[in-house]
Amino acid sequence: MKRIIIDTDPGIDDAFAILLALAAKEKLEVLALTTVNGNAGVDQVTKNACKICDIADENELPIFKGCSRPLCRERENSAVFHGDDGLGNIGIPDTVVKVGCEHAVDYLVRKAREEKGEITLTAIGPLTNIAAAIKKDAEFAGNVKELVIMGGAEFKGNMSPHAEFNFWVDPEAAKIVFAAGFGKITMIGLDATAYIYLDPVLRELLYAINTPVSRFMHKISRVYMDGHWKIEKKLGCELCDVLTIAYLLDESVVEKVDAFVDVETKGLCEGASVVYRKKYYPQKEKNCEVAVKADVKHFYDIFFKYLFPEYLATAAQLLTNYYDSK
Ligand SMILES: [Ca+2]
Repeated sequence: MKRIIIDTDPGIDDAFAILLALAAKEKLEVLALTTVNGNAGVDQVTKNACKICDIADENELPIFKGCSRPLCRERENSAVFHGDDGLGNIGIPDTVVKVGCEHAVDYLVRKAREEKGEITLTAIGPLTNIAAAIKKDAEFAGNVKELVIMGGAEFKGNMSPHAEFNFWVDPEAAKIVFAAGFGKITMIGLDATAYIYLDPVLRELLYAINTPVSRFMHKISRVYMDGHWKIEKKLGCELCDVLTIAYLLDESVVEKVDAFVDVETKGLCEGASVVYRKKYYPQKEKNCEVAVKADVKHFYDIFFKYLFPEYLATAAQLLTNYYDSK
């Protein structure tokens, strides 16, 4: 059983990720959600976190609001993919789910200290809260068992040719995190998440499954798909953040390499992760494992196994037909 905290900026793919984590009770114990400015402002993403917990019927899960802006810059939010409200503009009313009084950074520092060596931290938004926790407590990185990050890209960004959104929003924070001395960091960046596409056929299956969670996923992903269509003329949408949770459930869903990772904070390439593979740069000290590939069929086996187990075989068959016909 892994004890995890999800640091998040929900976010449509964040919502999918959180719902998967909450459904995988036999393997993951979600201790709390901590929120951070990213796909929308922190007040909005915190409301969204509450709505997601409400949909999952998890009204007791602690939620803590975190940083409202990057460490030392202002950044716009990503309305084109996630909608103005960060959750697909489908007009879900606010819920009665309560937010904790403690600041997310204080919670992270306290919990990591209280449960030294026990907690897996999953960061699926900009790394502002994590960097702030490192600055607040010199022992923070040492207290965390493992950090799994959705962010970065070895080869191709999505906010510039080189920079991925989460690192681009707060490059200084990302740089601090990689230099902090965590015992184990896994960077799950765009190189791997590009494989994890929600194709229209599986999105329709979510509609057909017809549970509150599956219909919610179907509904919120509309705006996200429209964003992909507008920019790339591709049908479907990427489920970047969800791969981090699938990885926690079964590490073999990705292929990884050992690397030293640093983050550029200035100039043309600001927000870019610079990945020195150990294989090519043996003199660099490893600070990270970087996911370079993901197995999409394996991913959906994990996704359906925990969320909608009775549709596992149907999903696998649809996916096989879909890929064979392409
Ligand atoms: Ca996110």
